[in-house]
Amino acid sequence: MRIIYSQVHLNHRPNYEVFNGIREIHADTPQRIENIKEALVGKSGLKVIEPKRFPLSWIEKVHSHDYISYIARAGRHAGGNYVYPSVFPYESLDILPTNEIAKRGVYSYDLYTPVSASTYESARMAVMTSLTASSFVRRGERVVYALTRPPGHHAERKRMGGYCYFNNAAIAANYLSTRGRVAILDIDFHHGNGTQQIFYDRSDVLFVSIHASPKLKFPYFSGSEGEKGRGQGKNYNLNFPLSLSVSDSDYQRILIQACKKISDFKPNYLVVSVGFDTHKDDPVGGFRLSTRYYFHMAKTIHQLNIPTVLVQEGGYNNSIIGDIAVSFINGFIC
Ligand code: Q9C
Ligand code: ZN
Repeated sequence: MRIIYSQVHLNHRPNYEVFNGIREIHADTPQRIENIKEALVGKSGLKVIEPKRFPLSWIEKVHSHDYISYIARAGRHAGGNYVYPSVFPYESLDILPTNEIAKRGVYSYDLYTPVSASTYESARMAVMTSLTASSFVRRGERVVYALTRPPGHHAERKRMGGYCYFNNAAIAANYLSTRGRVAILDIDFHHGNGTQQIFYDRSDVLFVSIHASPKLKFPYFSGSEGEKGRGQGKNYNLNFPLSLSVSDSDYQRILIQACKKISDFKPNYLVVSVGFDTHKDDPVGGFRLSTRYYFHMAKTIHQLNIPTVLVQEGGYNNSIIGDIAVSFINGFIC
């Protein structure tokens, strides 16, 4: 299995997240992805490769131009080790004046998602990572793992939130949708509100999400069972909101239901938004899944027998995230 990874994400180091005036150390640390990569590198059957470059138009099909431009330009006010690459057009735009930066409320729905000097560059590379994985799957590989950071599934068309800027999984799914029907399975602890929003009106991309009920957990405003899609997209959006303290067997029951819906849709491709914040020892989540269970979770998904792009989302316990990833990936290679 190919694993797509770039070290550019190391430059994205959000300091704090803020809730109601209280600041906490930001949970999306560079160590998350470093630990996953370190745990997998050198294992037989796995090969770590760099992302390739794709046109920015793939991002613009999912996010609005002014939103992308805001992220590219706002971060330059912040400190940090920003590198100015020469080939992408957004860098040639002027730095935003202060009154434009102050329009953050237009482009963000929370205070968990700071834009700093290297955010745009890192978020863009995360998109290139999911697109590279998708291009290998499009050319016939069975499953490819995109080690994306920052994560993406909370990013809406025009708004960042929940540590997410560009929706890596949605951009991958939209890219694959030019070649066939695509199902997205979102197994992060949190509802993939951004992905849901982006595909809410479409019947060629099915979105299925298993997550903590929005009555209890972030993003709070999205992810209930009644959200089924709109217009052409009616019944192509499926949410499984769960209570907390979900066990391995509880989760497995729901996953089987979700997978049944996916196989009924007969997709040509599957994109999985993979979150490890469903683990019992995750500091942000609240489910009770064991490290061993991720192997069975992966096997269940693998048995769908659909060409699959795995896109990394959350997972915040750095001391076990590598073990979880190994358990999960083993379910695809055994
Ligand atoms: N300090 C993803 O998993 N709320 N985002 C955290 C605890 C924000 C999670 C509150 C959770 C966002 C991709
Ligand atoms: Zn999450």
